[in-house]
Amino acid sequence: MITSTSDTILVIGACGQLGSELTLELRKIYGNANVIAADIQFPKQADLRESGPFEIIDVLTPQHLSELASRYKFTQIYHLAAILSATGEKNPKFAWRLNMDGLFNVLDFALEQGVKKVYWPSSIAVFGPNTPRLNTPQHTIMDPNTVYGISKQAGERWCNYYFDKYGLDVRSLRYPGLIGYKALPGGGTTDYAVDIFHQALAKGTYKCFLSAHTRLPMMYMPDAIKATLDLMHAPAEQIKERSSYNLAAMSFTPEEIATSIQRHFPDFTITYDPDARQQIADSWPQTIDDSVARQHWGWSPSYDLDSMTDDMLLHLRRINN
Ligand code: AKB
Repeated sequence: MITSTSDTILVIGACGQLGSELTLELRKIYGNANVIAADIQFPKQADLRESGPFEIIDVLTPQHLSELASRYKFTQIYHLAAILSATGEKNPKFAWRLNMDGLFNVLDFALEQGVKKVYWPSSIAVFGPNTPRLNTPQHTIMDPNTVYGISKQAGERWCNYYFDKYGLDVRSLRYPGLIGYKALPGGGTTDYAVDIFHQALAKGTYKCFLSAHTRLPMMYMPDAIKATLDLMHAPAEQIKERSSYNLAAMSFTPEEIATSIQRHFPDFTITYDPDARQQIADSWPQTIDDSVARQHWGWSPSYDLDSMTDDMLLHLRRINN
């Protein structure tokens, strides 16, 4: 891995599910002092708070970014702040404003400051009811019907635009549902796949807000971190998709993850009580074709459903004891 010790990295949305883990990994690579974590709130996680600089910013206020630029010379920005699919539907106008204006503020700031690389996450939510749901290709019909999905699709086009017109090196991945033990997700349709582990340990039972056979693409956090860093460390000429890359690891249903957990807890039970998130899940792909990412920059995941379940339960048991 080639990294520069002169890099100074800004992570916006550092307290979120992905940000809290990615920031710590970036600090291991680039040095604690060189990775500036930023969010609208102070981190609850002690290791995130204590391991390096932290700044309170609102990405909707460009002056907050300019003020940071008077103190740091950023070479890379990871812009992770967003409102996810389920929460977005509760306040669509605000979700659109945060997801789009936030992205514009960061892209314009990156251009003004001569930032070398920008990372911005997209999602499987860019796909919609008319997208082929099995083995969804990199290039296909995209008709998202959530405000989150619409903002991610538009964001992808803007990233492509800033690369084409202004030469900004923006890179992006279409994450599936992310599962990790360190932080909880906030307001997504795939959140059940994290919550189920916590409830399995706490109560031995889980009431799922999606139906038993709802198959969705998912990924364990170590794979998501690896994919993000591999993409960001790849030579620019290998990054030929300047919208966002399809990315896959596993796909499972609530019933299948429950069966995987039952290998450890035979008495664990799951019940189903689908809510409004079912409709969102039904509009998303079941499996993703990520062969373009594999070809362009060598993507390959390490975890499947059972190896993820084993690792999640191991770590959550340790944390709870
Ligand atoms: C969500 O469920 O909204 C997110 C996503 C798939 O982008 N986890």
